[in-house]
Amino acid sequence: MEATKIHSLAEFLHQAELDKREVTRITAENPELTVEDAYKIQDEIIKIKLEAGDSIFGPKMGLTSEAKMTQMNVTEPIFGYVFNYMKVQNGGSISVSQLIHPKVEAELAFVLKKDLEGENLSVEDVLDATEYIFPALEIIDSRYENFKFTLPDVIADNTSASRVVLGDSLRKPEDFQSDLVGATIFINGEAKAFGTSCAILGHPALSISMLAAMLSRKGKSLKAGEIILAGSLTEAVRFNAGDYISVKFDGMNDVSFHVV
Ligand code: OOG
Ligand code: MG
Repeated sequence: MEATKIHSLAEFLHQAELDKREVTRITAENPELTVEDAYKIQDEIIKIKLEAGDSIFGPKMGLTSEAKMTQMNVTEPIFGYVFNYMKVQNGGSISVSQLIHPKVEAELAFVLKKDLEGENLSVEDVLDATEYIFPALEIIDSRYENFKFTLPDVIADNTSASRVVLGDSLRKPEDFQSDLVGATIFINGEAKAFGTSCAILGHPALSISMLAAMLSRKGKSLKAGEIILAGSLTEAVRFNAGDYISVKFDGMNDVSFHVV
């Protein structure tokens, strides 16, 4: 795909986010769009945001659980980037007027203490390079009509990244079983979705390993100090103005926000 076309599709999706407006998925008019083209569009959106003065918080993995792949009818994990402007304080509020049709996901975040590079990192390699794991919520907000897309569409759209709420329970990987963390999403006190962290590729550390492998094919690697979202361990849940979202994670403090 030509560089000018990549740039114009990136502008189109970036503008949809700024306008809080849903748009037709880009593969409707560009059915030939490949996964490789889609990552180029994502790279271009990142460049546009950086040029506008935004900064990257960290990478995120997506579609790493069966629940998410089934819900979105997509079959491969993907990655994108969370920006600092997307951060919302734990217990704080999110205004639906700033978003299109947001959904919440329960996730675990990894903080690295060592660089990670390679195509075949084991669970042990990843845990050995991890300083802390903590609970987080991701708010995804696809820019596409009805939250419907193909794999290249969602990659190009920076994997629907929109907001993130970080929990405050920092756990050392050696102190707990990070593949056995149960999480339940409550909306106004009612349990709406639940799962266990082994739903993420059998072990959330394998999501980080897969990210390292995908980056390594692009000549990139993960660095000490990076914070990575490993992907949702349940399906994502839609919320509306007036809702109170609180997510319980086994052995960790709740992570919550109000919707206004
Ligand atoms: C794509 C993003 C999925 C996750 O954690 O699985 C994601 C989407 O479902 O819109 O962030
Ligand atoms: Mg996510």
